[in-house]
Amino acid sequence: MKKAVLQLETLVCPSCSMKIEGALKSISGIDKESISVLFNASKVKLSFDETQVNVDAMKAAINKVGFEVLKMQVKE
Ligand SMILES: [Cu+2]
Repeated sequence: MKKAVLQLETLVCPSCSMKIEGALKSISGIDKESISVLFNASKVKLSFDETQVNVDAMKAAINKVGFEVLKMQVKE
């Protein structure tokens, strides 16, 4: 498992974070329990299985619900 931190465009209301969390929960390979959307910082932290999913798939899922991903960091 690896950890990812995604920096998003500024989130303006809490329902944005719900949408993003929902989009990420639908992706297999992401540890659903680990998903944490930090509303004030407009960041998402999560753990994922790098053999099943990559950050580009996460970015695509977030874009699909209408949000930009500005930066993606992956840690071991
Ligand atoms: Cu919103």
